[in-house]
Amino acid sequence: MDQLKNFIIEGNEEKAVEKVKQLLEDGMSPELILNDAMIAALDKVGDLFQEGVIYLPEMLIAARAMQAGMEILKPRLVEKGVKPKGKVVIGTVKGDLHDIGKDLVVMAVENAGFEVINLGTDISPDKFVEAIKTHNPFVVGLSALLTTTMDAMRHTITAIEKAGLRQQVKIMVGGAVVSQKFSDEIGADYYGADSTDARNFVQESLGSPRKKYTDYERKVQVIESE
Ligand code: B12
Repeated sequence: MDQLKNFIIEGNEEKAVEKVKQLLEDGMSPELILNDAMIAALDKVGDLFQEGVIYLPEMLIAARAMQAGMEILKPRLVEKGVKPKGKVVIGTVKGDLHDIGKDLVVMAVENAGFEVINLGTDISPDKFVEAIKTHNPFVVGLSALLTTTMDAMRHTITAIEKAGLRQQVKIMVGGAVVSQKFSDEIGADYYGADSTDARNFVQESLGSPRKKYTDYERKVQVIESE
């Protein structure tokens, strides 16, 4: 596991893929490989980037090694043959290109038997609105990894409100920079720290109506009535 972690940190795609295969053959659980070696490696990469030890190209090749390893793990993490129970739209917000965590959320929600429309990265508020109109999901997931793109979450929720679609979808937000406090501030219905949280929220939301208003929406109503 330590070797796999190092191969990802070094961005050695070939060796990382080989190692994932070997660990699976040795009977290691795919969840453990993902969490304890692969995600742990990216956390380390993030720290090294922040400390100025590595730069963007190194971060990029580490991400590629992670994604190549994930392709091997995917079939082992995905349960097949579940009938879709309802639709969920998920995307990374405008200006943000991070998709590894978002794709794990997609996988977890799909595994729980939901159809997920994965919009990809750098998704503008208008595109989210369009996707809600086209696909009629009951949950929308927004992902952001950068402090600079957190505001795009706020704009996306505002755009959904302005389009008159807010009451028909529950909005969950997540990503390393997002917190419960921020989620409350922008009027999201739910903040999830990881893909398990996301899956649980989607499962609990099925068939349960949206709380009429979030605290944020109540505050806006009070301000508007004053
Ligand atoms: C890989 C990576 C990249 C790759 C992304 C490749 C890709 N395809 O995703 C590349 C090299 C492209 C990149 C670019 C940049 N990055 Co970067 N990147 C990372 C890194 C190392 C790992 C991110 C990751 O994948 N983590 C693993 C996944 C599994 O975790 P996760 O994304 O957090 O997702 C989990 C949860 O957050 C949650 N979740 C995620 N989304 C959602 C959504 C919902 C609805 C829910 C409920 C839950 C949820 O569930 C996931 C699974 O458990 C992080 C460091 C870090 N520790 O996060 C920096 C980091 C995010 N990057 C950073 C920066 C600064 C940048 C750049 C601006 C650098 C630059 N100077 O250009 C650019 C921005 C490009 C852009 N416009 O987006 C900073 C952000 C700092 C900040 N606070 O804003 C970080 C924190 C590094 C650092 N410590 O400085 N990056």
